Amino acid sequence: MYNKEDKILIIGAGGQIGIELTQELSVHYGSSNVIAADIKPIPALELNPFEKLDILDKDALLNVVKKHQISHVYLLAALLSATGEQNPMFAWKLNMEGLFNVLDLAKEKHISKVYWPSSIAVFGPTTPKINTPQYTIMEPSTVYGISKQAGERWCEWYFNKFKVDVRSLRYPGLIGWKSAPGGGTTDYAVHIFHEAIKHKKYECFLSADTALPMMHMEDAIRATVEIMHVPSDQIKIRGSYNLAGISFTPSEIAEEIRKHIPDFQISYNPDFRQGIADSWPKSISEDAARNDWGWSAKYNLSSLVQNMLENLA
Ligand code: NAD
Ligand code: AKB
Repeated sequence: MYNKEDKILIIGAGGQIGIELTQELSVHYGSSNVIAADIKPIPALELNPFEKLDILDKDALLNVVKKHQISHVYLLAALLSATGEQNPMFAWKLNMEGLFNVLDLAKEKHISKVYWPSSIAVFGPTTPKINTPQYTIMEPSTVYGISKQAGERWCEWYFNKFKVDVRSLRYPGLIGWKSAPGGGTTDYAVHIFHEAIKHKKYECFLSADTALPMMHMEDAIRATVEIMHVPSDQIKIRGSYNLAGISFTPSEIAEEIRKHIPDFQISYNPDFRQGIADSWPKSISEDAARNDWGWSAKYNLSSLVQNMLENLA
């Protein structure tokens, strides 16, 4: 499954997903074959070769790919939903031009495989909110969601036109204990654990009953590694696959935390992120991922909360 001749480049390796994905791929390919690239240094990844790289610099990207004879690129550099709304034009530039730079490298045969994550942000206020299907109305209302929706169509186009082997997952909000989230609407579901352990209280920026799909980082990393290793003809969707994860509200996760920290208190002070959350699905159907490449998650809410508290404590 893991070809030791493959050389991996992770762009945005210093972020919430990048740190864990770099560590996981290093176990399988060896640290020296997994190159961590980011616009800023990554102290957490001292075993991997590091390249300081701005994904918007196409020539610098090509130099890194040639220097390390890269075969697979995981493109994680992006602005997320909350920071994207605060800097919309730059979010569009970074999220789209970064993707074009990588897809063009694959089109020109410098690399053979691309991973690029999409998000539940591709859905919008007119999408059915419960058990959202793979194919449905998609009218995203954030710049981030618009960039992910456009990105999905471009991935599909590069596959159809040029046979670019690009694979993608629509991640729900991701929750892990090894790295910090980078400016999304679902970030509360990581912050809440740190505050519960440190201060036994948390002020949530979403309302008590805002249900959103979330996923343990371990499941998300496994899904990423799995989709990158299934035979190409099993990948029927070259836009992006829905992943369901676990759906819960802030009050439900607080209740679960209280089973471990009985005097934990949560209060609610919704800000602009409430509007973003209200536009997203409450739960997702992942039938296509299950049927096409056998996806199945391991964590439920209770095991996620237990795992987060044990590791952070
Ligand atoms: P993050 O913000 O934590 O990390 C992004 C990384 O990219 C940072 O280390 C940043 O320094 C780097 N970066 C920014 N601009 C760069 C540039 N010009 N060149 C090179 N590197 C640059 O993001 P994340 O949460 O790890 O998300 C990674 C990807 O997964 C994004 O595409 C995001 O949309 C997607 N995603 C994340 C989640 C989630 O819950 N974390 C959910 C759905 C989709
Ligand atoms: C965000 O909240 O922006 C991300 C995502 C779900 O894409 N975590």
